[in-house]
Amino acid sequence: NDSDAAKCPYFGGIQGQSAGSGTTNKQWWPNKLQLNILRQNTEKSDPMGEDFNYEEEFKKLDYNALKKDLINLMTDSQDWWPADFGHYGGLFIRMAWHSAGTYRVTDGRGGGNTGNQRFAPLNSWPDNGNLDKARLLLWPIKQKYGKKISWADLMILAGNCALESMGFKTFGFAGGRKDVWEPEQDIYWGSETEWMDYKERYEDGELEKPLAASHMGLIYVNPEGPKGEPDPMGSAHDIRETFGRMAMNDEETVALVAGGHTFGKAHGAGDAEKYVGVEPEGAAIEHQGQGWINTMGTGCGDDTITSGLEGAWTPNPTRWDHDYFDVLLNYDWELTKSPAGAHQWRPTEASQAKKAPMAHDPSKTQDLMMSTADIALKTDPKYLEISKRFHKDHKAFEDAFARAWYKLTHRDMGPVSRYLGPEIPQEELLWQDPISEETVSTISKNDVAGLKQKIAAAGLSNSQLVSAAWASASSYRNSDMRGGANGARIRLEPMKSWEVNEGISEIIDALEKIQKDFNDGQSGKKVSLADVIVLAGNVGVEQAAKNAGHEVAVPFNPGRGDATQDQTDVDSFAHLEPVADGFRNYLNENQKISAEELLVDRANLMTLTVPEMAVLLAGMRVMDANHDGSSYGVFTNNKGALTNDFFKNLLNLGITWKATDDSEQKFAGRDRKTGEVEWAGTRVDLIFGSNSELRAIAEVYACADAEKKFVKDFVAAWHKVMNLDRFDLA
Ligand code: HEB
Repeated sequence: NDSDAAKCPYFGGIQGQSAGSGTTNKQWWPNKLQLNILRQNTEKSDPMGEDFNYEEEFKKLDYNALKKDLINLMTDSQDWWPADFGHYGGLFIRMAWHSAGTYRVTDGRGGGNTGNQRFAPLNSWPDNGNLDKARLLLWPIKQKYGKKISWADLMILAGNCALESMGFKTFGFAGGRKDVWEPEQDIYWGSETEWMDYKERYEDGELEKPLAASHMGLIYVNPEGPKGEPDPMGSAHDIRETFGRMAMNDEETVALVAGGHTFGKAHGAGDAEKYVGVEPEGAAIEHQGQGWINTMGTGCGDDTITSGLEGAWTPNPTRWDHDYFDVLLNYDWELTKSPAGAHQWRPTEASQAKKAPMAHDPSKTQDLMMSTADIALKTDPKYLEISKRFHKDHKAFEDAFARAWYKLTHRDMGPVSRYLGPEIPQEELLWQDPISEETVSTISKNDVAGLKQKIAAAGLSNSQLVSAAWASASSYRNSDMRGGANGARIRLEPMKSWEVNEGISEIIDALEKIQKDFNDGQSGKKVSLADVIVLAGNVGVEQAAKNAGHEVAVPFNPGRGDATQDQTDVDSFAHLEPVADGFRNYLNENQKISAEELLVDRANLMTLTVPEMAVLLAGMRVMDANHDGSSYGVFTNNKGALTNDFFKNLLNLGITWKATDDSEQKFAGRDRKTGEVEWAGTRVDLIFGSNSELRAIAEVYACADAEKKFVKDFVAAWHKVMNLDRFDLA
């Protein structure tokens, strides 16, 4: 039985003794540190090959022809999944929205920039019901344009075309989302083992971080109300929380929900338990990727069962108009149940409400409906105020919806320099973390040499030089491509006040002096502080290598700019603050997650491989770059020299380790013979000797012949970190 196999993750029976099967290490040792998230989406799973360059391919795209095809598709109803009201617009808006709506500010993961709706678990989330049909409807177009348009871009663009074909003017569109070829393993979607469960994420009464959805398998909130109870105020609370974690304020939230529900309908013709089959990932092989096969009546059209709610929000669900607020605010609503048994709301008799046509029989009509989440927009006082304002002021509503939709669908794409295509809006938006072009360095190679001398002569230690550069560059997170050295936001709020950056400001001040002196000079050229900070790190690394007897040149790519405080959304940047930075042996107290897991999490956000993570941490330790200047993990008698001492001393069999605190965060390493304490280390230090896979890497670098390799690999990894946000470098 398919569904049993689908439900139980450890259902091994049908797999027999095939390669890769059997009880896994993760099952034997569930607490073992998982390094798999650093080994995802390698070239081995990517069919496009090493030479594939999506930007170049996108530029060859006949963008207007593609848009025309998408707009035609909207009204090209197919018998196997006929369009409601003859128009697929609602379905495609919902697909695009659900693609983008998984984004969360907390860790920047999720969102529409990878095309991950094609894969489990998202392709099978209850909330994504029947979106398999939407992607299948898109397939002939994807097939026609091939590698010139990614699935990720296509899904968002289809949403835009749906809006435009129904008369809404969008704010713009940018391409540039690259597809992944396997589901991301680093995105934590929750620990519940049943769909639509919510228990574990509300253990402390507050929605667990980093999650942004109120139930397992939902994009945001339960439409029927929290925990399925039709409680509009409770729903408002959940909406505020989940949309907030999607980076949306109250006004953006109201605009999005009202704008979206101006179109399309909800589907709940009958009891899902009785009629609807398993989700795509668990479906039988002959269904070819389709799930939720519906055995009621025709299985589609007016017999469709998706959310279980039934009906349209507005009388004209395929046209952009201002009816949503008319309907919501002018009618009174009473609780009822859909044919599928879901809580929903209908206009009272006394409201003498308009009706919507049946989606597949225009000669018949159907009651309008609102979900509990819609009713929240008139129950919650703050939402109501915004709803009333938008109801009166159509222009304000249209502008707010257009902007919020653009933000929703482009939020996780990183800086505008990554945007592609002819429809990129000119306006600079704060959430794009802008950096003005005028601040970008114009220095030459010779200037770089001069600046390096100035930095070396500034009286800063190696430890200070590398700490400042690391603090600046390591703020990057690849999940939404924010942060990083570019912009020099390390000198601005909130970054300069982060606990992890204690002591960095003084170093930055000294570097800023060097920058000012240069720019005040007669050369007519300028250097950004962002470039000076990175260059300072290079100087530190080169000096440290020299102290260890190695002459190396760390590559340097000038071209960064400096953002201003006005260009920096303080609240939004607050989400980038690390609770731990194992590379600087920093751990904010009271973390539920182990320090080593947080190290791997950060390494993943910086796109590091396992060896890169190892070599960087070991190098930072011997360069004495701990956040508080402590000696945890500084396993060397030659501080400030870029040696492989960290690994050598960690693997030294003459040392035994023992925890020095009850929570086993800190350890003392004693000489076996004398019992003298030789070293102090934390979990993120000792994990490189304890975890068998990390130990294997540590051994490579601890070998007698590995000193040179260690320095070389460190420099390469360092260079990578410094340039994580340099999308301008090909
Ligand atoms: Fe929505 C639909 C809920 C938001 C757009 N939605 C829908 C439904 C539901 C819901 C239940 C039905 C489905 C079926 O098919 O059955 N939403 C909801 C909620 C929320 C929302 C709860 C939060 C509050 N939406 C939203 C947004 C948007 C949207 C934001 C955009 C912007 N939706 C939409 C659309 C639709 C829907 C368009 C229709 C679809 C069709 O037609 O198919």
